[in-house]
Amino acid sequence: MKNARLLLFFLASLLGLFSCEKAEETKAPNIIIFYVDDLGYADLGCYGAKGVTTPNVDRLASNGVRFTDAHSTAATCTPSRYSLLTGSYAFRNDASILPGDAPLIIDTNGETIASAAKANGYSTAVIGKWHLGLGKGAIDWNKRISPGPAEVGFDYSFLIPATGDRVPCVYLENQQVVGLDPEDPITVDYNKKIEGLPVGSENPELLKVKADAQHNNTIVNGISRIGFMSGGSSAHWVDEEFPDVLVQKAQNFIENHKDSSFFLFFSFHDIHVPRIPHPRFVGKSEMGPRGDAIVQMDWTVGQIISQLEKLGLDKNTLVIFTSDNGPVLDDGYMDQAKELIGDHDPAGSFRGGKYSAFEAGTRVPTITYWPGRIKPLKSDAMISQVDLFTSLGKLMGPASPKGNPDSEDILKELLGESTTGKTYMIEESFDLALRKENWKYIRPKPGAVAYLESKDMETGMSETDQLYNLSDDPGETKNVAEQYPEITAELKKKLEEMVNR
Ligand code: NG6
Ligand code: CA
Repeated sequence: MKNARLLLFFLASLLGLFSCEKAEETKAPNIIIFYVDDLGYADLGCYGAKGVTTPNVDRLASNGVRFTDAHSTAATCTPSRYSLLTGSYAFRNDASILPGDAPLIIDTNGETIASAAKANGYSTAVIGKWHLGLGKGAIDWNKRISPGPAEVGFDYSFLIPATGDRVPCVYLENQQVVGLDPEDPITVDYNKKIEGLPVGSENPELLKVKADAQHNNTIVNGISRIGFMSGGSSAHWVDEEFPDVLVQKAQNFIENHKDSSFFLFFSFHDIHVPRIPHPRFVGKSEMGPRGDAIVQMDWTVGQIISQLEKLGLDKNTLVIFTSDNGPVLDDGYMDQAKELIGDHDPAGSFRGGKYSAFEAGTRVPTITYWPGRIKPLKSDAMISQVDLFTSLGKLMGPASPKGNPDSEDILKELLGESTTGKTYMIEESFDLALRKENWKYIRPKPGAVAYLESKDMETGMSETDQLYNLSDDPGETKNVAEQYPEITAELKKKLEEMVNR
């Protein structure tokens, strides 16, 4: 009898143990997207960088999946971010690089990765660069600004509202300017000068770094920006403090939500211009500020990963590391990115870079990392950030997004369980291109972009059809459109079908 009772007790405690373990296992995984700005395909050690080392990101790559054919949806920031969050190609919404006072371009009645996460019980946050617009037009920066991240699924937001090189140069926490003195209200204007703060074109002696005419408006923290602002002195950010401020906000969020599932969209300012790393990173690469900003970015990743490890969350967290578009050297500030590049090739063997229709515009370093779940792998699967919406939705739980035909399920590829990848993928720049496996078709688009040409950047546009066979010509040097008229016609037709879907 006593034995039987003991046995029962033993069985019951085993059951208890199992159910407890089961509860642990079924807690939906945390998801962190590290979204670096303007990081090129070969700007990391694990992708062949020279002149800079990235030990923290390399560690993710050597223990996770390192993709060789992963893409942002566009060659610039706003459209890529739009697609990543909504699962919709940005040309459907005419999304292009936004000024810093533009209205929110995400439909507040639609779905985003964040709203899907919330529907599945996640806590959600965006920390860092936003650049998707805010409000409905004519923003009053002295009040809570709405709609914004909260209206598209983020419980918490801490933002650089547009870019580091655009006014207003203040942080927004939950859509309110941080540290604002009501006696010193903020005004922003993208068309005409506002009296108050000095302007780069008139006071170049105040500048830490010289800028071109497009980046020569209001000076904040010794850096001239795009656009004019006045007021808000107590709220002005200090560019050198970006990494510490953003890491602190991310670590607070993680600490506060360590017991629930969380989705963190960590959106770097690095390595976008102006590249003004914290003094402790200055000189830590051989390439001047652009390389030092890469070191700073790598440090940032290391800080957040080590916090996950300390809290024991790393084994239940999917980390996705990627970039919003390809590399650029001179993007408006004279920070010697070109002069100090040495034998580093930020685009690897690919042609073009940021803004360009050629591969380096959208082919970006991409790593997935999940200790215990993802095994080390180099994957040649073709994938796009537009697919994260559907794929992460599947991972997060039953309340998956309703779906968007642009966004395919590539969860198996993300987890390294398949290397099949997509068959077709649109690449956006000034116009559209279509990949079908290793064929790449670029739609004809006449016209030149003088500003980019003055800086020796290739748009990739041409007045005639372009077709490249990336299998034997990854550098897109031989246009074979005339040699393969059937393939050109097929891809052209398929692209039109996808556009008009
Ligand atoms: C461009 C800016 C460039 C950069 C870019 C946005 C000019 C001439 N150039 O318009 O410096 O800010 O916008 O970059 O204004 S992105 O990565 O956010 O797309
Ligand atoms: Ca960018």
